[in-house]
Amino acid sequence: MKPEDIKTALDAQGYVGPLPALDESDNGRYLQCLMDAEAEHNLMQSDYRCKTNVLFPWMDELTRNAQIGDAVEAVLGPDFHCWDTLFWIKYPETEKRVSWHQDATYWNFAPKHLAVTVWLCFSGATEEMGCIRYVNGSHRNGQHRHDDIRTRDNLLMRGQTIAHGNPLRNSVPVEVPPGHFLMHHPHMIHGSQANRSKRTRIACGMIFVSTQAKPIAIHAPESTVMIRGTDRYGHMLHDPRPTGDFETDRRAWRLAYDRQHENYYKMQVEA
Ligand SMILES: O=C(O)CCC(=O)C(=O)O
Repeated sequence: MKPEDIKTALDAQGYVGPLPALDESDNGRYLQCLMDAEAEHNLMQSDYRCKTNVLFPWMDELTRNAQIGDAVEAVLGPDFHCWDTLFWIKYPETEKRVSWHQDATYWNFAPKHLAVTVWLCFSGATEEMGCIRYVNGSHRNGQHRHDDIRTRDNLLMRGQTIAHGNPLRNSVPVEVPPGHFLMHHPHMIHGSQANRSKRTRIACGMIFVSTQAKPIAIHAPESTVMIRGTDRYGHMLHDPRPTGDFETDRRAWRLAYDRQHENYYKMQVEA
């Protein structure tokens, strides 16, 4: 897809994709890294779910994937950094789901349209596996009110939920082949349902933000890792890239994680 078509599609429908990022061999290699990390660190139940582009060299490498970078650049321009990465794993025949939400809700920077979410799927995601569902066109209506509804089965850490309207009825499931990604607008309403299949659904999210965006809450400074271009503004601290020495990287990751979550859990949002 040409860069101008990516931007046009994102503006028109609020998401774009699935687009190819990884061939079969690279997809298998990253999937193995992820499953090894899951076995060792229990990613989905621990802090290791977030910001691991500061911790694992293979996650840092993924945030620099050329296909993903070109698509992000088509939307944000040449100068952008990675603010967060997140794992999204749903085991077979489990109830884990993602409530209806807009990603922008607790992002500690503005303006929100200077950021974009990439959702890269290693396993492939079908409707039966609980693929993402988007509410078409919902990105045009700005920020909605969210209630924090934490339940055992909601994969969102604050449980932020759009509890009004009927998003499910207005949503479309978007199936993704292995090694492909989706990209969506910060105000796109989306969520996903339980994995009813016998296969594990394995994906990771990456949030990219233009160097022009500024932090808004001041509980702690925000930090990012530079991905492309130059930071001419200096609005965010820069985290180091992982070195491959786990203990050294873990210290840098812990600082980055704590800073971000200090803001994430305290932010209030006006809708
Ligand atoms: O993995 C999912 O089902 C939802 C992911 C999501 O909400 C996101 O990437 O913003």
